[in-house]
Parts: sequence; C-alpha cells; structure tokens
Amino acid sequence: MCIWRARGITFADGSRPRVMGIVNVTPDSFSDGGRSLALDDAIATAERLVSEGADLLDIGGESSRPGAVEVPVEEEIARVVPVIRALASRLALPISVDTTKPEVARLALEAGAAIINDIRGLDEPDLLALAAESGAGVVLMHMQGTPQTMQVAPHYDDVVREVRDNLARKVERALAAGISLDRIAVDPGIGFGKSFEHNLLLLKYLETFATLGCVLLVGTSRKGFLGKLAGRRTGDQTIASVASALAASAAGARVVRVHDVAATVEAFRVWEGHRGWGVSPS
Ligand code: 7PM
Repeated sequence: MCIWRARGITFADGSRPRVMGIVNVTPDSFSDGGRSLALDDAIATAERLVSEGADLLDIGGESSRPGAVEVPVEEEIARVVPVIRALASRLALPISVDTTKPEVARLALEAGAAIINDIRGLDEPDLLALAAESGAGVVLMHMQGTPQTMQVAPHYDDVVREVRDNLARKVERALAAGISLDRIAVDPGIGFGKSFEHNLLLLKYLETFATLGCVLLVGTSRKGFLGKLAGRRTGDQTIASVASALAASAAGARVVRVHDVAATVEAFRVWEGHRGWGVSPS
C-alpha cells in the first residue's frame, strides 16, 4: 500500500489518481518581459487550475526544457516565492516547488510549499538535508545528464532497469537521510535524457516503477513524444496528453503532472465511473 503524505493531503493506493497542475513562472513568454506580469499571470493560472479540479499545484520558475538556460538563484526566488506565498494563503491544497536549488526550496517551504519536486532527485546533499528536516513531501525524478545536454545523445543498455535501479538508489538515499517512504513519490522523468524509444519503453513497463514502495508520479503532458505518437507535431496537444494521463494511471501512476487540468479531470471522472471508485457493492 503506497501513501504519499504532504501537509494536509494523503495519496492512497486504490484511490482515484491525483492531478498535479503545472504553473510556470517564466517571464520569457511575455512580450514586455515583465516579472510582475508573470507573477499575476501565474497566480491567475493557478486559481484557474484549482477551479478546474487540480489536487495540487507544481510551481516552477526555471524551465527544464531541453537546452534551456539556467536561471540565477535570485531570479528564481523572485519568480516563485511571491507566487507560492500568495497561493498558500488562499488555497487549501498542497503546493509543490519545482526546483533543484536548496535556497529556492528553503524559501518556498517558508512561504507555504508542502512538496519539493526536484528533477535531480535530491542528488544535492544540502537539498536532501533540507527536505529531510522540513518534513516536506518529495518527488524523486530520474534524469540522465542535465537539461542543457540531456537530449543530445541519451544512451542506455536497458533503460527500464537502469531507471528503476537509479530510482531505487535515490529512495535508499532519501530513507537514510530520514525521509520516510510515505513522503516520497518516484518519477521516471519522461523526456529527461530519453529518446522517443526510451520514453515508450518506460511507459510500456511503467508498472516496474510502481513496485518501489512509494507513490508513482508521471509527467507526459505536452511532451514531444506525444506529438509524434499522435501524428501531430504542432498545435493542440490536449487529447494526446489526456490519453497519456489515463494510460499512465492504468499502469499504476497515482499522480499525473499536467497542463490541461480541466480536460484531465473530466476524463478521470469517466475513468472513475468505469473503475468503480466511489461505489461499492450492495
Ligand atoms: C521536456 C522535459 C519538456 C521536461 C518539458 C519538460 C517534469 C517535471 C518537468 C516531469 C517532474 C514540462 C517539462 N517535467 N517534474 N518538470 N516530472 N517531477 O513539461 O515529468 O514542464 S519540466
């Protein structure tokens, strides 16, 4: 039985899949490059995702897309901390901070975040120690290489075994640091140092990662491999992303990280009808 606890919410095996809504606080998408516009936009997006039925929110100030440039720590703090502070006082649901930097994570937790989502899987000792002492929930993700270089030439002899072994080691490290299993979610890191074929193998054998003793979280939303699968390289990726979230849930994912919360929640409602959550015999 896998449970994921983070201040105020419990994810239990057998319950419906949980929806993590993605909130990016990156001013580069704004024509005037303004930070306060980015903050207002992020807060508005977060509130919309909550009204659409998100169970938790993932707030990130550094793009981890392949080839993305690193954001200085002060800039990342200036992006995410005010957004988390504003949301934590307004919302009851847990907020996760998508960061690899201990300074950002510390201030985010002080501002009310409940979960650290580290695409490096707490490889950095200071971040591991902070996560342990804070009592926060954690996401331990697999990545080969760094966002700057990871898609250049990803290589594995056996991608499923190597990702599983790596995640098992990360879980052992977290346990040794004092983070109990019920605070850990593992994530195979779709798109992080993986070819199209690597991604498909990880998804085909997703059950493998549900046997590590903790909750399985998967993020496929709007990622490049979906466009290739769907036969649509550009344009709306919602249908592909929703189909992928359903398939990941069927294979054991308990949390899906998505942009399109409304569509995903609607699909899960139908899905839940079929799975019988919410009804019992007699
Ligand atoms: C390629 C890689 C394209 C990553 C886009 C992204 C994940 C994450 C991101 C994930 C966890 C995006 C990203 N993806 N954190 N952060 N799992 N735990 O779609 O799959 O926003 S960044």
